[in-house]
Amino acid sequence: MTTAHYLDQIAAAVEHRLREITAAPPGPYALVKEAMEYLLFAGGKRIRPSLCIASAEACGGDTDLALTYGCALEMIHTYTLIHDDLPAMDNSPLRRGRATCHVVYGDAQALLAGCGLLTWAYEVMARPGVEGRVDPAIAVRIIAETSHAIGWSGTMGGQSLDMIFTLRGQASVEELELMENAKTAKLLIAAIRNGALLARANDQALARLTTFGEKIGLAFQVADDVLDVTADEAKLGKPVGADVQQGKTTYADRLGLDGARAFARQLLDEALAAIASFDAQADHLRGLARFIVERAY
Ligand code: GRG
Repeated sequence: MTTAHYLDQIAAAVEHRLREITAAPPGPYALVKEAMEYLLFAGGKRIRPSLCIASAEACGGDTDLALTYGCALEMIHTYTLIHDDLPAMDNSPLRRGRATCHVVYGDAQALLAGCGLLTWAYEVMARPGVEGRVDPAIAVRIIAETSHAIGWSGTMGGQSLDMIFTLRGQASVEELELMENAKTAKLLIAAIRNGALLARANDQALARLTTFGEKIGLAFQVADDVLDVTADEAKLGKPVGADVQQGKTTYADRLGLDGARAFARQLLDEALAAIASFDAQADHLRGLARFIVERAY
């Protein structure tokens, strides 16, 4: 199966599982629930669930459980996108090819929709532990690690640095790496680790997958920076050149397009080397790593 086909299959499974998760009738909360589902069901590549599932697969684990935990990560990711687009952050009008959440529902409901998705994601991660479908100790570890990954020294902290560097108007390559690691890579690493934890991977496998995630997480952001310059709006689903327009420092302007692509390629090689000892069950994970980098070529 090609990686494109694998991604399509997972996207369909994520859509289906998310429909099940969000099936409860909204009662009096119809507006905010609609705002939460508006961006959640607007497509997206579903990279985080794919990494979670492929990582579980690489470690011989239950991919259906990984799908549920991948959906929780997609809810968290969608939350970050809604908040990232708000006027107080990037003030973006377009996301996943649609008008952004705050443009349609207003700033207040969009803010609440983001918080709603975040808190719901925690329920989704806890429930299998409560119901005995996952060892409660594993569910708690996943929740603790995910919280750490998206907290003040993770996604949220990275966004704070992004705001600071944008206001300042420049950032060094070292600052850029610190910020991108926190803002983007840590959630991707969490996706990979969560899949491995569900599969009860041993410490050595977890360490190798973590290195793989660090490399591929950074490569993801480097590729994103290149695409911000080279892709068209239809492909990107958001305005092209937004980073440059807002005066953000990116890998594309720090290293040049060819330099950024070469850096992404180097990170891909390092990522693949980290999991070289895994057998063919890790091939989907390898394919996803290549997809993440090669989409910027
Ligand atoms: C408290 C977790 C938390 C977040 C609030 C707003 C914010 C702080 C952080 C923003 C983080 C952010 C938007 C990082 C950018 C990551 C990124 C490259 C997003 C694009 O991901 P894709 O390409 O998008 O996977 P799709 O739409 O395909 O899912």
